[in-house]
Amino acid sequence: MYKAVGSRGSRVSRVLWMLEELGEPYEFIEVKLRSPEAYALNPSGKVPILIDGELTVTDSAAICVYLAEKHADKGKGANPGLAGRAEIDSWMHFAQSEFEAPLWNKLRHRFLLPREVRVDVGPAAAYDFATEVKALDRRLGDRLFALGDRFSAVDVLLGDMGGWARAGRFPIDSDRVNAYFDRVLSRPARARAQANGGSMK
Ligand SMILES: N[C@@H](CCC(=O)N[C@@H](CS)C(=O)NCC(=O)O)C(=O)O
Repeated sequence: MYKAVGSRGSRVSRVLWMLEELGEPYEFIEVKLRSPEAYALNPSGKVPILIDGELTVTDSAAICVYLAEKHADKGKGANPGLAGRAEIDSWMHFAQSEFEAPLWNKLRHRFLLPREVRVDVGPAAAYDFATEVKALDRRLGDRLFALGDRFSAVDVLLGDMGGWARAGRFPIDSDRVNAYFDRVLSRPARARAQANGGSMK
């Protein structure tokens, strides 16, 4: 059985959501960020971490793609061929290094960094996030989901980020992006993941 390691309110929510989408059984193991248990599994001391037998995978995007590819019959991975690989990689890099960055930056300066290095990044984060919402709007175009008509691992990542943004009251000034987040956030698999420990509360 898969072991999903993380703390409540962390990006482990993505891993639980992905596992629920795939219908794979798992155990949620709670560890604190940067605890000895987390460092034992991830040199960064960060979560989430997935344990699949002898294999340990870190970083939420990599974990979700690994799971989607391992269970390719469930249709949550890349479109076929090298072009499909480039497409999913492009979306995942956009999601983590662009869309998520302002959300994460604000959160770190609010709660995570040592108090003496925290600054008010609120206005810059809001500005950057608004720019990324426009980018996501254009990237989505008329698609239902990131990779087209079917839900995939990319939508787990982006959906989870949309949930963060809404919880953090970041304005999302795009009907298309809001409709997309409504579509992905209302999936029953997400509700099950939240009930099992993937919730922010
Ligand atoms: N790129 C990693 C980021 C992991 C990460 O930053 N996790 C947070 C919790 S959601 C953490 O462990 N933070 C500890 C810290 O920054 O000190 C991923 O997507 O999994």
